[in-house]
Amino acid sequence: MRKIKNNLILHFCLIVLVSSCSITRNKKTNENTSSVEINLKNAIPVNSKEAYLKRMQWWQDAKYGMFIHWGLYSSLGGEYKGEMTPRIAEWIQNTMKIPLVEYKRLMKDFTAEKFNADEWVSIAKAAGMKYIVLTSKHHEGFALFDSKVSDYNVMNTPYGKDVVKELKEACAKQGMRFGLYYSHLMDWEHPHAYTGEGKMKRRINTLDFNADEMDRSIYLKEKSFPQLREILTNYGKIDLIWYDMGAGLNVDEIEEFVDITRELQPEIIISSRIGLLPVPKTIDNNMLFDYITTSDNYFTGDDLSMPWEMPGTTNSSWGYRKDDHEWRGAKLILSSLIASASRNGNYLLNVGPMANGEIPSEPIKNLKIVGNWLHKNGEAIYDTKGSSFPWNYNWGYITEKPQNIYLHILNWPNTNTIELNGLLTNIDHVSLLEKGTKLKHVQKGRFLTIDLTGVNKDDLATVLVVHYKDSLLQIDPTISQSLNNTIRLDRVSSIYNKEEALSTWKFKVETPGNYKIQVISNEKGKHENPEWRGSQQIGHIEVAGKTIPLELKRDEEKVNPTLFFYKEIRSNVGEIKFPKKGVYELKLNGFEINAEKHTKEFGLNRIELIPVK
Ligand code: FHN
Repeated sequence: MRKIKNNLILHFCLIVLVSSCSITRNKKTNENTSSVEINLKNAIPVNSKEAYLKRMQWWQDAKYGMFIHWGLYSSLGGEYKGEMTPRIAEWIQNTMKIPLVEYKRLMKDFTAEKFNADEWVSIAKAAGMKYIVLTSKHHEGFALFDSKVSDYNVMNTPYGKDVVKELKEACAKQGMRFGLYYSHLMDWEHPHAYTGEGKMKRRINTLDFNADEMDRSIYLKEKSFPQLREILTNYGKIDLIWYDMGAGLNVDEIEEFVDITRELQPEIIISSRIGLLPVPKTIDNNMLFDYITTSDNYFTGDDLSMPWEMPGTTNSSWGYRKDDHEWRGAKLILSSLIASASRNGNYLLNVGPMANGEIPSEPIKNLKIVGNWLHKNGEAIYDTKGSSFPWNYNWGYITEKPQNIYLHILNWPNTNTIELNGLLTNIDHVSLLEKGTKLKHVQKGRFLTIDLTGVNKDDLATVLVVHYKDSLLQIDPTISQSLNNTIRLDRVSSIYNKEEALSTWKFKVETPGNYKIQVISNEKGKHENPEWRGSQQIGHIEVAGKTIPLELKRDEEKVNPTLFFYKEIRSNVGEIKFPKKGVYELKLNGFEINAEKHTKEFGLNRIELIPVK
């Protein structure tokens, strides 16, 4: 795991529960705890910490990958018997209750006559992506590879060739890292596959199989483990294994998956959705996964305690869906990539090819636009580390390399100036990344102000490089007013006490006066049906000797700049007077601010204190 160089900054310690991925913070106790305790002692040794850091390096430098969901569902495109499925397209068998015998007939439609592995890899390359992850078997149970374990595979379709082999070879030719998704627990074709344990034991496919007669060990022994051996043996080096929806596996079962994986591919990287596990307290040789997969299309904006990746869609489904033309535009894709990189995360962006092997043209177009941007500005994304600044800025996000701070301007400021608040290190110069043009700037106290006059704005993102010569980047960790006097209290810079549902910020006020208080939060929940938890919260703010009861309203909403499906909601909550200069404290009481997607808590983004004119 990378270390933030600046030791002036509080290094947040996060409690992260992965898979269904509930992420909460507890800086008060500064301990990693979890409601699911497992004995990590019995886990499979993964060499040493050094080996871990080494095998993670390419992935952490890569930042951006292509996810590909392709299977029998692709031929339906979300439609069954003239009706569109209300849910994600690759779940159609389950959602529309298609009997297995009938579903299996879709094999005859898997023609893939336009599939060209080299072309797919070229599309990913042109998009600036550095790795590809293909669904070798999704929940439907159909394998895209030549499996001796089950006939339910691509060799028995009109296409009749091993897709995993072809894509792996094309990746090797073009220098693209290659990973495989494998649905290890969920399988709607096998009579003994089920999720959960005890009371939670649940067969997903109750249509074709008797709900009471199931023994997962049979499924694991007959299909999942042997197929895993096939994909990890028959195609040379596999760089990454993307397990999914492993919640319900017990530790012994998870360990067996890890055991097989590491035995056959010692340098492979394993995703956290292998099972519901706590994040390891230290990076060492007892880990059962290598990085955290956040919820689909959602990340909290926090810097997690381990490397992480957000999987995202280009429209609303993973598998091809013919009626969904609401494609995520280039600016949104790039904003998500930049915001993830800025907090040490990767972005794995999906495309869903049709059964004929063609990837829809619209996402390719958008990916290409981002690829062109990366071609010019990739220095500020690849091989970088996240921001050392413990807050965010209204103009955009930060990434870093030694001696360079990259400022990604996503919102062009009306004032034509960019301000970097909190920087103490003396800087050498500021330039435009693309052209190298030096820019006028003033550094005074904790403020670096950069003049953008005459700079040609890039509508996607303009990148500035702040160059410094010192070996250490020094930052003043006290939150303070920006030059326009606004005070930004970000979720990432709060001290949060979960038990008391209390978030606290300390900040410096230089300009006394009256300030409006606004709470900015994100919608959460299922992307088909996002919810806003603001109106369900009852609490109050304490600041400058005043208690302000909070009843949040949806006063303003806008497209969230980094989360496609989830709006950003602004609520006016009142005014406060800061009578004199000094350090103040703001307490947000009664709000559980876990911003994870599937929890009932509030998705706090930030509080803004805006001077009343
Ligand atoms: O159920 C799957 C879904 O179909 C898709 O594969 C995503 C990708 O992250 N994973 C599961 C849901 O989280």
